[in-house]
Order: sequence, then structure tokens, then C-alpha cells
Amino acid sequence: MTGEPQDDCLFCKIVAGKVPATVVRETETTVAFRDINPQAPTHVLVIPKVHYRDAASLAAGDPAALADVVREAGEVAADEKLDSYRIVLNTGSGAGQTVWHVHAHVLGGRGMQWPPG
Ligand code: D5M
Repeated sequence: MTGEPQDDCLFCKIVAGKVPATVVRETETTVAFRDINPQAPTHVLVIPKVHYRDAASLAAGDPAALADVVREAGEVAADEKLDSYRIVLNTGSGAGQTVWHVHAHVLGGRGMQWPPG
């Protein structure tokens, strides 16, 4: 568990403005930007500015920041005029997590299947 920026973290670099991203919203505690490999007409990632590897670590270390991420996911959906959308928090490589800075995928604009693949 941490909270401190990590030199080798891609999303910490986006927070710091060292890596470009298509930012759609920013607050004191979060950044939302378009996913580079979109899986739906709307595919935005919402991240906390603090570095934690996954949602449970963020919940344990900075629960207010996790609440901010979820609230911002809702704001993204509202901005994108999504009636229905999915918030995905991949956790662990077996679940498809590839970036080790917690991020909420906000997916919408198409039908969604259940169970997810
Ligand atoms: O999701 C990690 C997501 O991060 C994946 O959907 C691609 C996206 N990604 C990776 N690099 C970038 C940059 N530079 N900008 C925007 N989006 C990016 P995961 O749940 O870890 O598989």
C-alpha cells in the first residue's frame, strides 16, 4: 500500500502531466481520460491522483479517494449522456489488470452482456 507517486507508474505520469492523455474531467483528487484502446463508444478511465495498486488497497488506504473515483465515474456518465453504463475495476492479472495504479473503467454507449467475459 502506498499513496505516494511512483516513478515507474504510467498513470502517475499522466497525473503529473508527463505523459499525454485525452483528459475529460479533473478534480483535486481524480483525473478522467479516454482509454487508448476503447472497448465501447464511451470508454473513460477514472483514476485517483494518489497511487494505490487496486480498489481494495485504495479503500483501505484512502477511502475518500475511492468515493471520489466512483462519484467522478457517475459524472463522466452524465457528461456522456449515458442512461446505462458499467464501472469496471479489474483487480489482478487474471482479471485483466495491466496497469498497477487503480483505475475505474467507465463503459457505455452499447449493449452490455452478463456475465462479462
Ligand atoms: O486497464 C488498463 C487500461 O489502460 C487499458 O484499457 C488500456 C489503457 N491505457 C494504457 N495506457 C494508456 C494511456 N497512455 N492512455 C490511456 N489509456 C491507456 P486494465 O484494467 O489494467 O487492463
